[in-house]
Formats: sequence, C-alpha cells, structure tokens
Amino acid sequence: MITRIDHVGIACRNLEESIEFYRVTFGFEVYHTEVNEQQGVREAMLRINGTDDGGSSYLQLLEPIREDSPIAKFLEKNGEGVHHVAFGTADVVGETQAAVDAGVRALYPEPRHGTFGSSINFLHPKDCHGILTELVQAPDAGSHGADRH
Ligand code: CMX
Ligand code: CO
Repeated sequence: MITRIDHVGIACRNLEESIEFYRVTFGFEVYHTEVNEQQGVREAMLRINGTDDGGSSYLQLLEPIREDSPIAKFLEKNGEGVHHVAFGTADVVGETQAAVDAGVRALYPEPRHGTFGSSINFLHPKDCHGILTELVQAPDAGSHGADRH
C-alpha cells in the first residue's frame, strides 16, 4: 500500500541558493542533508509535514555532483524544476512488483539506497504519463514508517 507523498524531488543548480529561496519565501528549514554517491547528488530534505502513517513529507532539493548523473542530464535538458514524485510505502519491493505487473518498467531489479538509509526504486517516466516516479520505504517502515534523522 502507498501511504503518502514522501517527497517531491527538485533539480537545482546550486543547493545553497535553493535552500535559501525556500527559507526566505516559505520558511522551510533544512531537516537533513547528505551526499548520495550512487545517485550522483548532494541533497537537502526540507520537511513539510508529518503524516498519519508515522512518516513525513518533504521537498528533496538535488544538486548534481557528477556530469554523468541523472540530475545533471535533466538540468542540461530542462533547467531547474520538478524532477520526480516519490510515494512512501512500507513495502517497496511489493509496490514495485505491483507496478511491474501493471505494465510499468522499474529502473532497478532490486531496491537501492536512498535518503535516511531508505530503500528506493524508480518507475520509468515514459510509463507513468511523463512523471519519473520513485517508491520509498523508510528504514524502519515495518514499525510505522517513521523517519530517522
Ligand atoms: N521526468 C520526466 N521525464 C523524464 C525525466 C524526468 N525526471 N528524465 C528523463 N525524462 C524523459 C526525457 O525527457 C526523455 O524523453 P524524450 O525521449 O521524449 O525526449 C526520456 O525520458 C529519456 O530521457 P534521457 O534524458 O535520455 O534520460 P535517460 O533515459 O538517460 O534517463 C532516467 C532517464 C529516468 C532513466 C534516469 O534519469 C534515471 O535513471 N533516474 C533514476 C535515478 C534518479 O533520478 N536519481 C536522482 C534522484 C535521487 C533521489 O531521489 O534520491
Ligand atoms: Co527522491
């Protein structure tokens, strides 16, 4: 079951400038930052609200750390903007399989490492009406999907 919008991923050219924009304009504060080498990003999570499944919803600001990364390629083609939408679930393997069974391509055969040590997979944007869709299982999703800081 998908239980929330976990985050909206936003491609940024300069992480600090985007963080400052969201702070000044909306009052959002940085909740967590990390570098994900595998995904080729430096990222900041801005927590927007908690949800009734014990998780939260975030904006994920993403700056590329490599020219061959998906975010660098996206920026080159489209400029800054919404890159993907991520749904939260307690069962990323099961939800990915359900989407595959419905005819949607998953990008990875097995989940990979995401923010906060979560498990993630992506569904191809061409099979999702133009939206790159991420599925996220929080590290302790078995006991309520709560976040780790
Ligand atoms: N949203 C919607 N459409 C997208 C897209 C996106 N984010 N990225 C690519 N596309 C479209 C392109 O516009 C293009 O369409 P056209 O053929 O009509 O022009 C098509 O998909 C192919 O695009 P591409 O530029 O050639 O890109 P690739 O096929 O090399 O890569 C994708 C696309 C989705 C497979 C790749 O970006 C990927 O593997 N993404 C998953 C990993 C990721 O995005 N990591 C960063 C975030 C990490 C995190 O959330 O933690
Ligand atoms: Co994401």
